[in-house]
Amino acid sequence: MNNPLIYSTTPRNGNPETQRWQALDAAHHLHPFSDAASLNAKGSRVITKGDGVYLYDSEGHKIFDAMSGLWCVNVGYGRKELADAAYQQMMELPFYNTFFKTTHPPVVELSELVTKVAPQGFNHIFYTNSGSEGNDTVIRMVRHYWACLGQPKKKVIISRTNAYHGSTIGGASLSGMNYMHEQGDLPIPGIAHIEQPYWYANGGELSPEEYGIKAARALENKILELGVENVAAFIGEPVQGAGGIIIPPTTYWPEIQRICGHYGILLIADEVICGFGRTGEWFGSDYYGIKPHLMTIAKGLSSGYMPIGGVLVHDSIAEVLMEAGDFNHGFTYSGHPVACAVAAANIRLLQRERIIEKMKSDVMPYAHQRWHDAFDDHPLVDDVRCLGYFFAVTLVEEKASRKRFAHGDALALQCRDVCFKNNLIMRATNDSMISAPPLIMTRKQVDEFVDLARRCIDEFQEQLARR
Ligand code: PXG
Repeated sequence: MNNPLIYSTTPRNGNPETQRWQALDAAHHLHPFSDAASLNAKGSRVITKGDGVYLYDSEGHKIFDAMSGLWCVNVGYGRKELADAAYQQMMELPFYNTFFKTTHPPVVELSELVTKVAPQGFNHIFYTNSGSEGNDTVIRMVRHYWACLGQPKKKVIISRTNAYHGSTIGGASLSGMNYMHEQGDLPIPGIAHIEQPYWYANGGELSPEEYGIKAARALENKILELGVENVAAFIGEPVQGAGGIIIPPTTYWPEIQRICGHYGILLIADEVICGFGRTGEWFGSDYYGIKPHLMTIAKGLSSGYMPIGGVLVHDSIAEVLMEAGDFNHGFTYSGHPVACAVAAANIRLLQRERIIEKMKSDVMPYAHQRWHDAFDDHPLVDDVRCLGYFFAVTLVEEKASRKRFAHGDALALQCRDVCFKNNLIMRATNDSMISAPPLIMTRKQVDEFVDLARRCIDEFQEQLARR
């Protein structure tokens, strides 16, 4: 391969350490969401270093990380101020809990910082270690809230197909992925799902705007079917991430908001991916003008440098909970001092360098233009979409008729392998190729990302043509 965009042509497995790590990994490490047998037969790629938008593997390949780790490294790799914050906090107070009438400076400082950047009316936060725990907390909090108001029957939370809300029993139940529910008898009782607002797949002859209303009305129908006296809340990601970067039609969120208001059920925004700049605003709710009651956060809160998540609680809910005595819920590491110190340093960095504002006004419009220029006319893809730093295309058999491949998910995984081989990290979800690069890309790096993505999809198209 003599493409100047491909960083290295060194054959894999040239470094004896790689082989040792791969063998030990295969011997002892069970990977998330992975088929151990096929992974171990091939060996995992060993990532050893990160710098800006790039990763390096144990073979010395330089990789463009167009997934920001796992939708989280918003400020890019290698920011010294975040490492310093961790070091200093570890020396000062590496751990103390926030149970039993105690607190500590990092958790207090972070709480002020987060509630200041959050939408108006969000003045309280409950800490977790992850987005999954955040959504488990949401389930308990919502049910507790209604019980406090004398309506303990209001328990059902309505979510959507293809949603991703985590992998704990609660998170996986809220998630709308059948392949997760199939394992271990999920969802738990009290979770219902409606259609996701995916115009390209489900819109048929309707315009996106008409379809957006129709998809939102599925919520109303579900509330009526279940009985409003049983329904506690609706939860949704402002833009569905892991489900394939599903950008709802513009009419969708206003109608969801209206329905939640009309029936008096709580609206929960899962901001785990959308939060902290991914949409070009601090929160996806800001982008869409959604007024939620609870917001789940994680990932970009610390740019992934430390595990931390939480639930932001609107005043209207916090008032009820704070009057109601003990909320019997919490984790050893709720508000962990080191994680809080790093998250606080991350938010200060986003503020000081105006990373979100600069991205939105400068590089983002350029990146959107380049993405469309690269793919709008490409015969292998359709539904070319971007919003903030979400980028996606869907592999299609025939563009004109919106005809998708019968086994598009398998093809997308093969396409992902082509990207991986060419040192570009993109994700495959169903038949879409998706990407969520760090917010700190320069224009030059946008060129590099888009050119590389285009070349990889071209290469995959050539592979398909040869079959
Ligand atoms: N909500 C949303 C919207 C998420 O994207 C979670 C909750 C759960 O967060 P934790 O921190 O518990 O993982 C997520 C996580 C993928 C992928 O393949 C996406 C996530 C996690 C793992 C893989 O795109 N999102």
